[in-house]
Amino acid sequence: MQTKLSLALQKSGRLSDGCIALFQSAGIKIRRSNNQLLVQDEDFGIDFIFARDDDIPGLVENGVCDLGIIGESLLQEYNIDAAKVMVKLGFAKCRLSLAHIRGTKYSSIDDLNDKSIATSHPKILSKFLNENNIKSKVVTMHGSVELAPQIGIADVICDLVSSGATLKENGLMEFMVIASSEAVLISRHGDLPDQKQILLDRLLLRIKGVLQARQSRCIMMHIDRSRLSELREVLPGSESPTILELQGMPQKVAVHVVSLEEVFWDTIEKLKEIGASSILVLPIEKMIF
Ligand code: PRT
Ligand code: ZN
Repeated sequence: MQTKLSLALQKSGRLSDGCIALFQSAGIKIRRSNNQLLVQDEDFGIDFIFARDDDIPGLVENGVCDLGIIGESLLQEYNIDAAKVMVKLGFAKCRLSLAHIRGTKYSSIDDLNDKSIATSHPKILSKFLNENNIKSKVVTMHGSVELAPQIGIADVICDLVSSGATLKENGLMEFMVIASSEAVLISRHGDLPDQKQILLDRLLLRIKGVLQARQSRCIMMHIDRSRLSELREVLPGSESPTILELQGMPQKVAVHVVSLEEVFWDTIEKLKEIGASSILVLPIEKMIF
């Protein structure tokens, strides 16, 4: 019988699209019809189990699934020691923040003393308050946390924020980030059987290759040979660029560099300042070291 990994994914929600896209880029196509809860991939060897995100830490902790993908915020709230984080996945990024009604004044955490705070993340919040020796009342809500100050349930809220639009729409102002979160691949503690471990190592190699490629860029340009040393200062990762002669232009060269970081416009402007021309910045599809 084929050895397979079992991996729990969110059935539908903020993690779903990012998960499907990640596996697709890693060469694993998840062929799922609308409400299918188990998808068996025979090519790579993964059984995908679709569940509510809240159930995923338990499925992994209890050994029902070998792996799972959830938000770090949920793992911390569930119990950060329930599973180990294998790799951070770079999508579904958000922050857990404290926010107050616009117009009221909160400038330091001490202002939270004797106040009530509504949150859907009571464990993370209580830990933060204890560590900072703040005495506040924690009010647990399972949704619509942003409504709490308007209807008098709490003075302050502590909720996940990504764009900040929901806070704004509800007249709230973010004043402190207490945790940050992104999607993570988790596995249970302890060793996997050898054949599963081989599959997991292959999967991790592919995922890390995809993540590295997503943030890296291939940069090509023409530049004067005499200015190559300045190029190293402008471009990270350009210690050993590929340098090619340009026919009929002995003083100029074509340079190829792989940058492991995103290339911003100010870097392009600096390249122009040191005389680079014909600058191309290209995405990279796969990157394996
Ligand atoms: O149905 P199921 O239980 O599976 O899903 P869910 O509704 O519990 O979770 P879901 O899909 O909303 O979120 C899954 C994970 O995405 C969370 O555990 C977070 O780690 C992560 N994530 C990233 C977010 C957000 N961004 C986010 N913005 N989770 C929730 N929000 C909410 C937030 O609570 C607030 O109400 O979005 C609103 C704020 O968004 P902005 O963009 O207006 O700031
Ligand atoms: Zn949930």
